[in-house]
Amino acid sequence: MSYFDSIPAPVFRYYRPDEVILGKPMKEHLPFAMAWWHNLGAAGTDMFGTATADKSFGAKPGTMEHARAKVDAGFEFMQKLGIRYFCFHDLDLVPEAEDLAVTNARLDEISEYILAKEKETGIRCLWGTANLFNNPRYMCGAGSSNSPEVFCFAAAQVKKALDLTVKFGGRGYVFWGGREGYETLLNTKMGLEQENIAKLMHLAVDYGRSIGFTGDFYIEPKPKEPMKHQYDFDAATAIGFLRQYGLDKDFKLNIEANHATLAGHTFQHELRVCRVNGMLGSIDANQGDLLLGWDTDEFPFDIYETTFAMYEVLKAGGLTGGFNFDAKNRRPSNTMADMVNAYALGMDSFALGLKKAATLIEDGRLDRFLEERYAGWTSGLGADIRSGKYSLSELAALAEKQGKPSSLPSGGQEELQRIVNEILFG
Ligand code: XUL
Ligand code: CO
Repeated sequence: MSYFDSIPAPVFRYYRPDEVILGKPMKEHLPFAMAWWHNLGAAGTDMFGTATADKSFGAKPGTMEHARAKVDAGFEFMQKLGIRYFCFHDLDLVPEAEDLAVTNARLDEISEYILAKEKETGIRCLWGTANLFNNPRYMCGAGSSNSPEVFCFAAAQVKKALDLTVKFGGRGYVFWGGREGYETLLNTKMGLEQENIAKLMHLAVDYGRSIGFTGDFYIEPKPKEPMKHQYDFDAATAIGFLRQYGLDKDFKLNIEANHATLAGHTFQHELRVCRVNGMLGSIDANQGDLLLGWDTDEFPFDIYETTFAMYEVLKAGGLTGGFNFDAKNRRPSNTMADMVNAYALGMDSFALGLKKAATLIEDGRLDRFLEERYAGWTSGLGADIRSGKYSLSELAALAEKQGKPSSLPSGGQEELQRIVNEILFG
């Protein structure tokens, strides 16, 4: 059965998989992935209304028949768009049963079906994860739960999700700590909770390596929603956490654009923090709405954002992961054609961002400006300070001798912004 046959193939305006940009085909710069949960699951429900789209794919939701129909529809969709990867939570794939063993048997069954599709199409898993936030047992966290039994259940889900990720040839494994946080410190042992999250991650690393998982683990930072305070607030916080608990060799970060803005940062800021710390792993490619205070998970459309994001990615030498469209159609965009259009928008936005970022780099004016701005640090006093030649007292003595700094060169922001506009719009 075909689901998308009647829908015209997307017409890409910028995404040309084989076009070479800075020595590499676009498709290698941009390993795009479909998010199983949104694309095959989200049907437009919100706090005030029920589904507007039909994601039954001809089967009864909550059945294994539906799980298989989603696989069929998902692989057909990815082939139609030319997407080579997918991302999943364990519970995106099958309905959860009362009994863990039954859920796991269902996962075993569906994973054989997915594996066969992978072999047939060449499509692979970008990353897997466990849904440790939906079920009521996680109302007070998973790794950070006050209950060891809940921790134990979370461990079981992580183990199974890792098994599946390895089976699907996944490049990475994600921890998004949706419920790893708190509402009030009155009932929270913050130190213990953080140690326990790290414990769960260490257990995952040990197990993953023991079954041959060679990819990266990722933390996906988010400051809030659903919890008021999430422990993995932003990139800097997550990197500090990983270093504190000795996880930084096995982990990198999965940066989501909308999470960045919820944390009061730009997407580029979060990517830059990762880049300068050697921790840039993967990207959840979406965009938020600055007028709304929650995670709207929109398809990327803003070319300034995708250009600055691709600038960071190019400067970092690429991703170990890829670009997962953790995004959903707007509620009134409720047709199958809208699904295709949304991915075409996202892929084109990143393709155009890639081209513009490459032009910014090739143009060289931004780089030259930076080099000149910081030139004082490459020789003379600057180089001596950096190499540790002076103590604080020696510098104080030197300052008295040299007097006021000789000049205050301009930061040049507006001129740099003019250059960006010139490259974006000609
Ligand atoms: C939630 C979110 C998740 C993660 C995976 O905001 O981004 O979908 O990407 O659990
Ligand atoms: Co995400």
